[in-house]
Amino acid sequence: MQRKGDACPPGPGDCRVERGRGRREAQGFITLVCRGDRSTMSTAGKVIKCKAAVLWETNKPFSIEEVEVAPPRAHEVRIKMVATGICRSDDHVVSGHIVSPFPVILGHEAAGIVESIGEGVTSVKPGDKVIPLFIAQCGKCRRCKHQESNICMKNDLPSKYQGKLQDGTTRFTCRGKSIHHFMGTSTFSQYTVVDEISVAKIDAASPLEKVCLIGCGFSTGYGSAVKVAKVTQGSTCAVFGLGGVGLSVIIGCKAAGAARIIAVDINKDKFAKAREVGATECVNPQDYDKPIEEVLQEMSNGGVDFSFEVIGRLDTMASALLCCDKSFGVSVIVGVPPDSQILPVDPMLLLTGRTLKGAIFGGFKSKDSVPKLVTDFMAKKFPLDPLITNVLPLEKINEGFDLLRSGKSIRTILSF
Ligand code: PAD
Ligand code: ZN
Ligand code: ZN
Repeated sequence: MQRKGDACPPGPGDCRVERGRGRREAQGFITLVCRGDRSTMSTAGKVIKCKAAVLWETNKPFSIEEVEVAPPRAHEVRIKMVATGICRSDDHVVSGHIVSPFPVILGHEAAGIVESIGEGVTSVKPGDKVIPLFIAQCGKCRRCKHQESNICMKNDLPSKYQGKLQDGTTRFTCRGKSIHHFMGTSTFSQYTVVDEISVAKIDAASPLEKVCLIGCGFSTGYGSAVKVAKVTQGSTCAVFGLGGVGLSVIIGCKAAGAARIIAVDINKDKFAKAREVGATECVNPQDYDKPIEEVLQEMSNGGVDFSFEVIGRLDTMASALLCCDKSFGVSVIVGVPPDSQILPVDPMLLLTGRTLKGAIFGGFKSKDSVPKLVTDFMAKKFPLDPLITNVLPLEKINEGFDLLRSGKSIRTILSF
């Protein structure tokens, strides 16, 4: 029983609050009917059994399994997932390009509703709409306190992925085995548990099936242009790679007032969408018999102002660096490089004044910025619809990854 007016806590089924006609109801009580699982009135404090896509090893399909999700401990939040995008970084773990411990529940670009909270949690409450943050923000460490940094010291990032929550344990079990988390988020599951420093409350009116992209792809690309490169009015930009992240870089370059935005991809099917979001020219390196950096230098009278590598390859990182002006050019690495590989750089390329930099999550401090980005989306300051090409149920996750690998999708949203 709940008091009249209480919010229906999200349950494993499709819960709703109904008015009854008995004496208690007449006193202001209402009856909570849980449609999916009528036995469960509230799931808080209990283990939830639900479906998740588990990856048991590299280069294998995801397996839809029943998993047990333990209740949140102190300073943790359990979230009922509503929508999650498929990002190339998830696929990098499948292929071994990013090394992370197995078995694992991937997914890091999502939106959902808080189901329950652990002791001491103050920034969210059950029923709040939230976005999990794959870059945490504790707000207290040296880097959180630094104005420019967004890499909180509590992050679980490459070179030392632990696949655990802050207390060093996991909340997922499947077939009696403990399942690893991924970057503190693990959104390919009907329910997930995250640390409070890895979740942001967002506008209650926001459409979760769209703003989930603010959890990674959109913010990463957009921030790389407006915050990391600091693209200037009237400038010329080159964007290598036209996936969900690259297109978001273009949206950012356009918002910053770039005069020319040259989109580069070997898949010409991506060009129409790139133009739709703001590219002024599109080039396919395979159409030329000279290196793409020379083509871009010629197109820009000696070198572009800003270049972005949004693929995750060493050769295109080198081309992006070389195509920007040798004196004032700024080149930003956004794509995640293959594990343990080195990019040799002739220091002369930098001695003349070029800047080479990189950023995760567009340089945004996550917990501070995500709610603001959602507000900006609601105020129509940027679009997300062009990035969403497919919507599938979680059960069809493997189909979603095939669409990404074959270059046929931008973002597939998995719905729950
Ligand atoms: P995606 O696979 O949707 O897009 C990559 C694009 O690159 C595709 O359109 C390809 O056709 C194109 N491409 C591939 N090879 C070449 C080539 N040799 N020359 C030109 N174009 C090529 O990926 P995405 O947009 O989801 O992610 C892009 C990268 O960004 C990927 O490496 C991902 O791991 C990384 C990423 N980084 C962050 C971050 O915080 N830095 C966040 C999210 C994603
Ligand atoms: Zn991502
Ligand atoms: Zn911190």
